[in-house]
Amino acid sequence: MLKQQIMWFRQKLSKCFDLMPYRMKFIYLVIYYAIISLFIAVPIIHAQELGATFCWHYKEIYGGHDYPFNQSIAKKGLPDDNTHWSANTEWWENMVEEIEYSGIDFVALLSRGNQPNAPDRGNGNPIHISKLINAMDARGVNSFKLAIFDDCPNSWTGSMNWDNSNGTLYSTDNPKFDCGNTANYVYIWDYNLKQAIANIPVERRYKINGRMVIIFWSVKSSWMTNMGNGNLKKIIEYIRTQCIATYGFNPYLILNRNWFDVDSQCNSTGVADAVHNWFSAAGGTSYTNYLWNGITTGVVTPGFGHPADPPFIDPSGGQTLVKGLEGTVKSGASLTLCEGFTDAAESAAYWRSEDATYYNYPNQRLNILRQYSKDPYPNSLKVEAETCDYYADLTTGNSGGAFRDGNLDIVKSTDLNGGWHVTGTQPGEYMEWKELPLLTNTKFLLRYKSSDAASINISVDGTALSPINLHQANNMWTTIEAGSYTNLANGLHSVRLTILTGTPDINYFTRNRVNDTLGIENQKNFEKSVLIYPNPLTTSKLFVDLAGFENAEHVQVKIINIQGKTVYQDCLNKPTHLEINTSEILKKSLYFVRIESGQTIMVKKLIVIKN
Ligand SMILES: [Ca+2]
Ligand SMILES: [Ca+2]
Repeated sequence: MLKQQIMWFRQKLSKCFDLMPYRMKFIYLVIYYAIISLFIAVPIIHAQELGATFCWHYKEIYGGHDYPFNQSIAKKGLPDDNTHWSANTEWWENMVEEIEYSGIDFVALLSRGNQPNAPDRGNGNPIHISKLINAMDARGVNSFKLAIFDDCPNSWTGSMNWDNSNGTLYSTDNPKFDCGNTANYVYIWDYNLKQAIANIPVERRYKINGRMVIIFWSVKSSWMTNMGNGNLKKIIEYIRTQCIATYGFNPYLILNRNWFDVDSQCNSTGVADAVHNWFSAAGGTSYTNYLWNGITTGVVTPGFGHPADPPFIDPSGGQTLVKGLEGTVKSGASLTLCEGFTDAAESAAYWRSEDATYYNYPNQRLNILRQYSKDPYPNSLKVEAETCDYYADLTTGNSGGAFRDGNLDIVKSTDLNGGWHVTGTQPGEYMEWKELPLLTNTKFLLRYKSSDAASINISVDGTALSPINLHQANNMWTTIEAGSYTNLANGLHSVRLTILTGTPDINYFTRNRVNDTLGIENQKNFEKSVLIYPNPLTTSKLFVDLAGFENAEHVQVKIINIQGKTVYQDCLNKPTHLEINTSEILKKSLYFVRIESGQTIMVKKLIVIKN
């Protein structure tokens, strides 16, 4: 396209060029080259995207225990067989919910390698990425994608020394990583990036212009030697070559600006796709916005360390994060990377925390991220009961023992898509959320089950909506409408869910957009859901109920066995209900029912116990 445009200009101009006087020729040449340089200099602009680094250090899986601030609320009551960090799946399940709730576009996985001669250090081994994928599949999440963050020097020098000492000595500076020695590149590619990519399915990869994104951290003479004379450039070229040869794609590589300080050859065309400039806790800089080759990349930290462990950047009750996102997302960055979704070790985490020293309420950081995402007021937002900012609970202690400390009673849920739910409720108890994004026309839907007749109401900023009766419905999980709220404009509000009568279990509510002009039929489209039954399947006929696909063409339904093989598929037009005769297709086993439509992918587990 670019070539054609240049050719067109060249032909048009050359026709009359010969006939011009000298001065006019000069002016035309200036204009000609100005136009050509515009085409060359302007990069492909993509929409502002927001992501965060994401690590799975075992201390983070345990909630950030040995650091006094910014600990996760979800650190309690995991089943006995699920308590060791490496076996834990519930932590990942909760992280998927938190990331989805924040509305960001991607997380950049801090992969630090899997060394053949040393045990798993629990600081970011790529073999655990599959737990994240499984949790995304189980929850049916497709709202965010996965990039890779190469955390050099941990992933280079640290990995090499851990491997060479057979797992007895971990050092990021002794001996240093020789960047000129190609034998060392196995730590960068074979044992780390190659394995991380392999663990991320193609459709879950975060891409810019169709290319998966890998972001690199810092290079310094205290961690690496022999960085100059094109050696860092050689490393990048090696990664590209290997990635193309192994996976058939050219990765989108974002380098730290300090790579250019030590190897000027990183400036060569085709080495870096974009450049970030990190932040400086020591310099008191909480964000940077760096323009390189026409592309602006932002980096933000919401705070850093604490006064007794300097350098310290004060989170200032969330205002440091707001300032950082204003200076990046709102100041022309086409991609902004936030440090660090799980970074409790440096007090920079975004996860829900009851830290009342530096923040105002548990969901605050997630809410701020959503306000700077591409969709601050999504059509549908799922709000889990157990994640509330405040609650009133009339019994001492958490009788369910799951999810978080305190008096709110929480158990692992048997409802579709897993998660947790609030149980043991009684009249007068409530759960409350601060600064929830409500639309001009909001409808609440409630997910509950109850063994007796019960009722609740939802209130907004202290004003109660009508009470809602919760029918007993054989103690089955049920979704019902739980009230509507209208206002002149979208805005942030306090929402409280109060138990009026009975003892219902509450899983979650969704707050959905109501568009009056579309009418009631189209309102269904805003919440997509898939129900498969009976499950476990005991007969030959499987029923699939679909909601929210009424206007979708080409909805693909697949049943996939545990080997990943598709055993059934169909493509449907605007489906609402499907009956599948499975007698010739399914046998006693576990399957996955996968529904795909445009950007939506929903996966349900199906257990078959018929003979
Ligand atoms: Ca209680
Ligand atoms: Ca829940």
